[in-house]
Amino acid sequence: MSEKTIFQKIIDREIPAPLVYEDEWVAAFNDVNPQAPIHVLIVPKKLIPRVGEAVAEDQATLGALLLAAGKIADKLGIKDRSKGFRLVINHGKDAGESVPHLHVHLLAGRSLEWPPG
Ligand code: DGP
Repeated sequence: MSEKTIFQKIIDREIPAPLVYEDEWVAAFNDVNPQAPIHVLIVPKKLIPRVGEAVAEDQATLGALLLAAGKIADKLGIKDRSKGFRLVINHGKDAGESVPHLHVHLLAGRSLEWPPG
């Protein structure tokens, strides 16, 4: 069996990290290297290495990631359009993916530039 990802170890409570949010599908915790005042990682409990490798049976998991983002934004007081947040998914080398366990970055708390770097 392949080694657990760092995120799987956090989800399985083998590595301590306070959870910002958890439900039956996902867990969310603060990024160790935040790129904004709010930088939360939303991670599926099922290991999907990266978004382009998701399959039809992952549809509910993928939906759960976005629904969780809205709930977390509400909880953190950034859901109002006068504030806001950005969701980012990195797939592969050119995008800067560094952990091979699908995750959604939720970034907020400052004005975010577009296009991204
Ligand atoms: P990505 O580049 O999209 O694969 O993002 C991976 C993110 O994961 C990166 O922003 C740093 C974060 N990260 C890596 N290791 C850990 C860890 O052990 N704990 C936490 N909280 N975040 C981590």
